[in-house]
Amino acid sequence: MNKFTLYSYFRSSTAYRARIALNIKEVSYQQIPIHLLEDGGQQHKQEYLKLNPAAEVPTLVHNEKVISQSFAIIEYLDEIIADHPLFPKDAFGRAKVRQICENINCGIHPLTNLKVMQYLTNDMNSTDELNSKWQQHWIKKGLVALEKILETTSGTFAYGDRVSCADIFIIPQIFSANRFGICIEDCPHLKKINQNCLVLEAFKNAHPFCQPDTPENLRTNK
Ligand SMILES: N[C@@H](CCC(=O)N[C@@H](CS)C(=O)NCC(=O)O)C(=O)O
Repeated sequence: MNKFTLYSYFRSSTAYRARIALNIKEVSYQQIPIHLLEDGGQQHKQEYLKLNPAAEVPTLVHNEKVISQSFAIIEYLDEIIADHPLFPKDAFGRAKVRQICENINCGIHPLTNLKVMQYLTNDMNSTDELNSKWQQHWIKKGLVALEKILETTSGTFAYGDRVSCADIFIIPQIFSANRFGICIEDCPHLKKINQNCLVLEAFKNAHPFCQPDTPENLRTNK
C-alpha cells in the first residue's frame, strides 16, 4: 500500500509546489500542518527536526521514506509515477525547465524566506519598511529575469504547451509576489502562465487558500 504524508503550511510557497506536484500525479495524500509562526514556529520542534533537520516545510513521507526539499520531492514523484511527466523528454528541454526552477529555487526564494526576514529583524535591527523593500527588491529582480527567459521558452505554459515542473515553481512564486504587493501586469508571459495554470484542478486544489490549515478569514472555495 502506498501512503503519502505531506508536512505543509498553507502559505508556504515551497509546500505549495509539493501540493501541485502531488495533485498532478494524482496522488492522494494526508497533510500535517506545521505552523511556521505559532509556538515560536512548529518547524523548530524536536519532533519535526527529526524529519527535517533544516526546520523547513515541505517534508514528504512515502511509506516511511522521508524526503525534504521541494525540488527533490517533485523529482522523486516524477520518477516513481510515470504518468503526467513533469519534464520534457529531451535533455535540452529538461535543462531549460530546471533553469527556470532554479531561478526561483536559488535566485528568489531563499532571499525572502521567513528565517532570513526574522534574522534581519531580530539580529540586524531591520524595520518592517526595510524588510519590505528587501523582499520587493529580490522578488522583482528575479521575476524580471524570469520573464526574459520565458520569452524564449513559453507557450501556453512555461515550457511550451505542456505543464512542467517550471509551472510548479512559477505559480507559488507569483502567489508570494502578490502577497508582498508585487504585481505582474508588466510581465505578459508570467501573467499568461498564471492564468493558464490557475484554471487547472491540480493547481486550484493546491492553492494556499483552500488547505486544511488555511485560516477561516482567508479561506476560499478554490
Ligand atoms: N529549498 C527548500 C526551502 C524550504 C523552505 O525554506 N520553506 C519555508 C517555507 S516557504 C520554511 O519552511 N521556512 C521556515 C523558516 O524560515 O523558519 C525547499 O524547496 O523545500
